[in-house]
Amino acid sequence: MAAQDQDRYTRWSILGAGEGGGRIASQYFGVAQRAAVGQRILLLNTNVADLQNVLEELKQHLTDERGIKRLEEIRENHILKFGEDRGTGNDFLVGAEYAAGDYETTIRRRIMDSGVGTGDALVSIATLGGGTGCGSVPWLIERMKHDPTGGLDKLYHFAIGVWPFREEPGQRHFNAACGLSRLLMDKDGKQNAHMVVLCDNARVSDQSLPPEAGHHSDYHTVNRLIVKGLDLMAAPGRRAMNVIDTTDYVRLASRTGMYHFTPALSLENDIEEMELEFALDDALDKVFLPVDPKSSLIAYLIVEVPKDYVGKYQFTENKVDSVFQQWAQERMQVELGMSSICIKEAKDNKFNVGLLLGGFDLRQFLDKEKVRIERARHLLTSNEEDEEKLAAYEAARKNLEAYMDRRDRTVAQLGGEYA
Ligand SMILES: Nc1nc2c(ncn2[C@@H]2O[C@H](COP(=O)(O)OP(=O)(O)OP(=O)(O)O)[C@@H](O)[C@H]2O)c(=O)[nH]1
Ligand SMILES: [Mg+2]
Repeated sequence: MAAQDQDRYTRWSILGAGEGGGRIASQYFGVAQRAAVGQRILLLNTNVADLQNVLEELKQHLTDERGIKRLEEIRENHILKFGEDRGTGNDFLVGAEYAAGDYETTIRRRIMDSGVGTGDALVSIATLGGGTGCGSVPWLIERMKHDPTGGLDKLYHFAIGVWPFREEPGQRHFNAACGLSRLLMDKDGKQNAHMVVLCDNARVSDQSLPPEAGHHSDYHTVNRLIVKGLDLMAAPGRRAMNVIDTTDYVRLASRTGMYHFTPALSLENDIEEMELEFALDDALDKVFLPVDPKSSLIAYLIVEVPKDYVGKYQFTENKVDSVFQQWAQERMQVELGMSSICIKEAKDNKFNVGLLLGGFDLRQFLDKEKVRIERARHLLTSNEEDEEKLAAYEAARKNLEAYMDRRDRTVAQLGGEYA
């Protein structure tokens, strides 16, 4: 396990591109700063107004002298407008083209100046239904993976992809399928991101969170949950018993050849009343993607407990691990798994459970999307622009097929229990 000793914790960095990706990432600028991330945050957008909105929101929190200075620093180093002013028109090819056009001149420098190039794992976030984030993030990951500047090629490149709501137009779902494929595979059909975490807007917004004063929008709830999932992923690299480090995430994934994941959370469980097994069952009902969680090949468990309870009751290292192993065997038949306990900041009597599930049946999910995606495809004509889009879709479809076939083969080797 790299990066683990008393004072050398895993450092995560956050890059958000486009409106949704930026809005999710901008939570890391917030008042409650995460030690795992610190100041390593960067927002990219083709739209100035979006970036301006983020700054306006922050302004409300950063009012004292230090805050004003911080705002200046954020403006200078942590946000960047790229591409042309006319926007992408919801076109991911344009999003990728703008990123390619500005990488050498401005984007790379901002990646370095913001510090996001200096961590251990860089998480790039995009909504997959749009053009800016969906197009630029896969392109940037592929480019950074091959860019030795400042050691960008040495980082783990993780991605968070957000799937559109069901009722959104077919074109957004079409974009999403192409974006997902590009996050998973580069232009040559090889592995792109080291790990792709998928979240479905509809599934996540179906879950409720304790209300927070002043915010009621759907997106806000979804974004908070996505960030909570990400926080839990990062937590076991920082402390605690049974460290799960970024290396573990990548290593177990590569053993199955599958590196798509989704979180499942069960939050605010009463310590005196809720048994860990039930919290795990509860999390399983709340998977962030409409897939069969029992088809997962990999599962990580992160249990977040207030400090005073760590090592007590059901929260000892051994107990958590044996409950998890047994539960995972009975409920999921996962092949690979790890568990970890970490400290919750709030000093109450509630515990949180985060599962990170990987290698589940993705075909089933994409099959349900197929009809509307194909419909959107048929709307494309044979003009030059659309031809490029059709070619991108064809490549995406082929690569996703190959990826899912690989899972079928892995499952067959394991005895076919997961099909
Ligand atoms: N979870 C979440 N989804 C969002 C948010 N904002 C937009 N979306 C979703 O993102 C998709 C649209 O993508 P945008 O983020 O607006 O697109 P973009 O990356 O700015 O790209 P453009 O098309 O160039 O504007 C839709 O599916 C929306 O439902 C957000 O704050 N949170
Ligand atoms: Mg936009």
